[in-house]
Amino acid sequence: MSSDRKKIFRMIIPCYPEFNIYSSIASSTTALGPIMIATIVNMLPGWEVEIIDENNYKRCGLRDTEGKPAHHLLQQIRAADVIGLYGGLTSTIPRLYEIAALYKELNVATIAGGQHFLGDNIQEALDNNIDCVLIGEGEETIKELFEGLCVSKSLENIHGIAFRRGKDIIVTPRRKAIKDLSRLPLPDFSLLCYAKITLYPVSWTRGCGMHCEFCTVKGKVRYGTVDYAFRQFTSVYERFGGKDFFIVDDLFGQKREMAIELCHRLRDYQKLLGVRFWISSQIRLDMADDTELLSAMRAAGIKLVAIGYESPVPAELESMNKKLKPEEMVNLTNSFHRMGFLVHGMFIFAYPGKPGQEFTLDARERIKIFSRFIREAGIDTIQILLPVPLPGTQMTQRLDKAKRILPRDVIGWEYYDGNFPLFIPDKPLTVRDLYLSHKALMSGFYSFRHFFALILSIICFPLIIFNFRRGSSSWYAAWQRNLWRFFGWSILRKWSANLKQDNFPAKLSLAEKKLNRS
Ligand code: B12
Ligand code: SF4
Repeated sequence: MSSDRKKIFRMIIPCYPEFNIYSSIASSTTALGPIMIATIVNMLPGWEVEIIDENNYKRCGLRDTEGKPAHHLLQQIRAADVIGLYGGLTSTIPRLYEIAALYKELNVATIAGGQHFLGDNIQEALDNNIDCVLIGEGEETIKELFEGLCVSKSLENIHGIAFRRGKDIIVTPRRKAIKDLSRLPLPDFSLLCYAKITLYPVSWTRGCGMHCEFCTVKGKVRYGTVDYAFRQFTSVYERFGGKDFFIVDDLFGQKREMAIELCHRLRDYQKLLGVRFWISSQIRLDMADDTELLSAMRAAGIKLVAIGYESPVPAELESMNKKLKPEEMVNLTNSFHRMGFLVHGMFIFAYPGKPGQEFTLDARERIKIFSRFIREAGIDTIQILLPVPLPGTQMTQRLDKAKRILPRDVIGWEYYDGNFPLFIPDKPLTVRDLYLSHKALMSGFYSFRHFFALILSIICFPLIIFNFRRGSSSWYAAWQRNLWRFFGWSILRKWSANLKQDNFPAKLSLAEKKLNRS
């Protein structure tokens, strides 16, 4: 091999542990964080970059006996010098360590980053074949790290990393957050190999000004310019013809004037080119009163809003520190519907109450309250998760202190995706109640009867000619709602079938016994 060969950096996004309710969306999109890191490395002289997203691994990708990407073969085709691993989702950490072990055996340097790597998890990573952990935002750190490697700069001088030196673990001072996000390059999706993207992630703000107890997203909100955001959409359309986008920012419209300006520019661009984008974004429910913002969003092609309702129970909302009032939630949802948005509602079932804010109903009553609320608000699609004690949240600290978290050597990180009970709930609930209630709520909403509703809407289609303007949009909304709910049913069915093979209930009993003994 000639010495002037470019070095190869392979960024890997580890796959979800099993098929779960997010697998379909993950197989049509990708994770933006690792794309950003790869984009930066690709701009450095002497480096060639490729990204493997194991959740979106299609076109002629080589597979191992389990059907996962065959990394040893990829390594034979193109030998990576360094691999980067995305640890943004805790549930994928066991797979991340598996991949790291595989590459370590082949003598490849391994680095990892993402929101999982905080506190004790940093040492855990260094004990699991990761040579260097990048903590927090990675764009500036990776640049310094790779440039430093070329000139043999001491790692101690690079802020925001952790590594081992002999028996010691060195954690360098934390790096300051990037203030102006427009200094970052546009994400380069062309670096993805074997993937087929139909839903492109876009981002122009980071951080969140709210302080929900269960959430890992913290810190002052930072922005890019409107132009930076705008160019993310247009570059995707102009390079790949992509028209479907998900704005991954936690709350759209935090800087209202800028959000409106972006929407106007998107509207004008689409008009000029005669194209229609399909955009979804996350927003707070209490933005519902801002008609000017909402109209601008609709004109820009934002069709679906994902809203964190979390719970219809006041005591639970208080414990979460979620500043919402259940009595206003139905009306606020109606405002979004009136403006023509599809509403995706995100809920957390059975949140553990803070002392003084306990909520002591049994599982059946709780299911009733949630179902009634979802029905009254007319939410189009839902996601009901169990509380996840994620690394770095106040809720995790609280449960940990009370010794309520189920031992991780029995219920490992792979279960940290919101579909499994992970701690002892408030009385009278039991861990089994959590497990069953979550399934009951989801399958009550996503049921087979939506197939019949779909057929009915096809039969009723001719009726809309009597009032085409109004009729076509409400027909289309109902059609789409039923389609998604039927699609949701088929996803849940596949998920439940996979669960049966896993023997989770036995693990749950063992974990409970172990916790009681400790
Ligand atoms: C889009 C999104 C999704 C999408 C796609 C997820 C994906 N990334 O593949 C979907 C809808 C599928 C999804 C699902 C879920 N999500 Co989600 N999601 C997000 C969201 C809103 C944006 C992610 C993003 O693009 N961020 C922007 C990028 C730029 O930031 P970043 O990923 O952190 O990357 C930076 C650094 O971490 C670092 N870095 C990251 N990777 C690497 C790798 C290397 C080598 C290096 C050097 C650096 C580095 O550098 C990057 C650039 O600065 C985040 C919230 C957030 N603000 O991040 C939640 C978030 C990632 N999700 C979360 C969770 C919990 C979930 C769910 C369990 C359900 C839920 N509660 O919504 C499921 C998980 C499914 C599963 N199987 O486990 C948590 C994860 C916490 C954790 N420790 O696991 C987050 C942080 C939200 C939260 N409430 O706390 N999610
Ligand atoms: S849940 Fe949403 S609103 Fe609350 S802190 Fe997290 S990102 Fe912000």
